[in-house]
Amino acid sequence: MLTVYSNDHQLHRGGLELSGGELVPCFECPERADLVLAAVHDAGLGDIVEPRDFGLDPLLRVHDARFLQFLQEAWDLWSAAGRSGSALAYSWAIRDMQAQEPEHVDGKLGYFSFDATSPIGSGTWRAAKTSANTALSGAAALLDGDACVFSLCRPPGHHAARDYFGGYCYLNNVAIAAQYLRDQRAAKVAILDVDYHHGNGTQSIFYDRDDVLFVSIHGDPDQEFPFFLGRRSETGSGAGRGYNVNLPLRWHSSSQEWFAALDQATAIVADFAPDYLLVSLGVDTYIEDPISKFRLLHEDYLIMGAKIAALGLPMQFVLEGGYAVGDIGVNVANVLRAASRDSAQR
Ligand code: Q9C
Ligand code: ZN
Repeated sequence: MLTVYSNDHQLHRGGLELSGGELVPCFECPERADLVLAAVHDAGLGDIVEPRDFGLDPLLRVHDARFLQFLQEAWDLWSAAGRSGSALAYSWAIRDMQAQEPEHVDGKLGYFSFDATSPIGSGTWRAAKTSANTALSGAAALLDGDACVFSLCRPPGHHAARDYFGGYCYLNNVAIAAQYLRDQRAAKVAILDVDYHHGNGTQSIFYDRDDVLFVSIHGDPDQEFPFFLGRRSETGSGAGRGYNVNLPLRWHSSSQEWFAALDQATAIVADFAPDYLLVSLGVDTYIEDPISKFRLLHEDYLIMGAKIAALGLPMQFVLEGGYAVGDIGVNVANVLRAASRDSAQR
């Protein structure tokens, strides 16, 4: 198995997020990726390579040009406004208000985001761009014939939509990789999202399309972030009808309930018969995760990897969430160990 990783993720750090009415250090911290890297290395899962730079074109295939420009210039606008600390939005357009891009950086932050948990610092753009390149480099390895690839992305991506960021995500890494595969060669790509949170950004990007299937298992949006997307009734629109599948589960769902949903999800993926499978791999489903309410154990991640590999598809794992920092390495490595073992046997 090939792993793609860059130290650039460390440029995005030190931010605060709004949590329970207080500003607290971000759950999404650099140590997460450092520990996943160490675990992948220690597990001897194969080569670890640096991403290459794909430029802006593959990002523009998924994201809005004005949005990308704002991400690039946000820190400079923030500093020019005399601010220290990281840039955080505090006001958003809702219902009968006007969703228009304002002049001031505080307004722009609200216009291009959907929550107050995703700060922008001096290195955020560069880290996000390298994270997207990490996903793109993994996709390129699939095109070169690799059966199982891991893109160790940070910051994560699945909450970022065409023109807004949030949920610790700035660029939608998995969507950028899926679109790249489509543009190069693949007719059909499936995205299986096993992060604890609904991948609202990925759903939104592909909602009206039948060439990219999106299937997600996540905390019920009646109880859980991102609250305003992820319901079972969201099945796609237009040509995309039937190609968006949400499998929400209530807080405190057991491993058994989670795996029943995974079996449904893999059956739907198999039925779609994609050329490639991309997995939005969050391990915030872990029982000790500080912001999540599912109950998976270390050994469940081995079962997860084996069940996904049993699909027999060329697959790319793209790192998303997971905030039990001390356990994220073993959980991710367990998925990859089982998946790469089973995919190598074919
Ligand atoms: N008090 C990903 O897993 N809400 N993003 C946190 C904590 C935001 C999660 C609330 C959760 C975003 C990629
Ligand atoms: Zn998550």
